[in-house]
Amino acid sequence: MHIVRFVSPLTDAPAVGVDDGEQVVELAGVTTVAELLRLPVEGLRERLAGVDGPGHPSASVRRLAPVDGLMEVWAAGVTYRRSREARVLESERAADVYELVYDAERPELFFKSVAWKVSGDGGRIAVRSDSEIDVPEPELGLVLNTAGEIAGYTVVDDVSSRTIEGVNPLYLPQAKIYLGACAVGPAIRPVWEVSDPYALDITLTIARGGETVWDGKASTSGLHRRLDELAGYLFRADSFPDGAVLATGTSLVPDLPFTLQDGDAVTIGIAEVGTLTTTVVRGLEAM
Ligand code: DO4
Ligand code: MG
Repeated sequence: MHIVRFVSPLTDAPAVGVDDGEQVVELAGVTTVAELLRLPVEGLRERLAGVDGPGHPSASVRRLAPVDGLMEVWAAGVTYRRSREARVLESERAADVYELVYDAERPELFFKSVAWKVSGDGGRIAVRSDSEIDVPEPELGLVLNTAGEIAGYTVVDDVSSRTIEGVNPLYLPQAKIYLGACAVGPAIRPVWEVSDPYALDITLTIARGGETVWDGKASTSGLHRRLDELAGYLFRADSFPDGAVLATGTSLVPDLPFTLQDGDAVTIGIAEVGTLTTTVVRGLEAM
């Protein structure tokens, strides 16, 4: 079962429902994911067990990114050995920063996006026109309720400019926060349906003109942090009245000088969670 945000064929407005693979059934009276994230996990479970709205064939509904209202997307960094290694290589003079944070007690967490800027499945992601090397970062996303509990999981793409971050880590916000840099979806898998979030395969495929130009596979078993520890740091001194999504870092980084190009199709799969496909465009005007 997945929680989906979609365009209701009845009203043409965003709706929220439960998808069992065959049918999406609307949750009567619920119009935002944020409303569900104000419930404790047990309350969410009860609400989803009592789906009570109209149903639509799963294949016919247009899904939207499952992020709305005041929800924020945040991301953790350097949580896998591969991420540390790739950033040490691209940063030369600032390599220590990444080495130190990998082993530090406090994780690296950074703001990624407000809800309205997030792209969904079938949408666009962008590479900046002032960057030469750009990559998708496939990441397991924790969907956190207002109390900071993990309510579910989703797929996040933390699209990043390696050129800009590589010049100076202080440029990280410009490398990672811009229109088209964040995709989330296609849906949310409730926490109680994922038996072991530390054993999920993650795949990334990048296709150009119908041919695969890069693909790779990893597992959340390589995560160097605990999920509740990452969520705990995010909620330590901040408040999220509509909940949040926290991306948990990447372990799939193409070797330099691979870069995304205009028109590439990026597909990220996380076992038990979902598959998120987006198309790359270059520059703000194309978003
Ligand atoms: O330290 C920079 C960002 C790291 C990151 O986004 C990741 O490891 O996924
Ligand atoms: Mg990342």
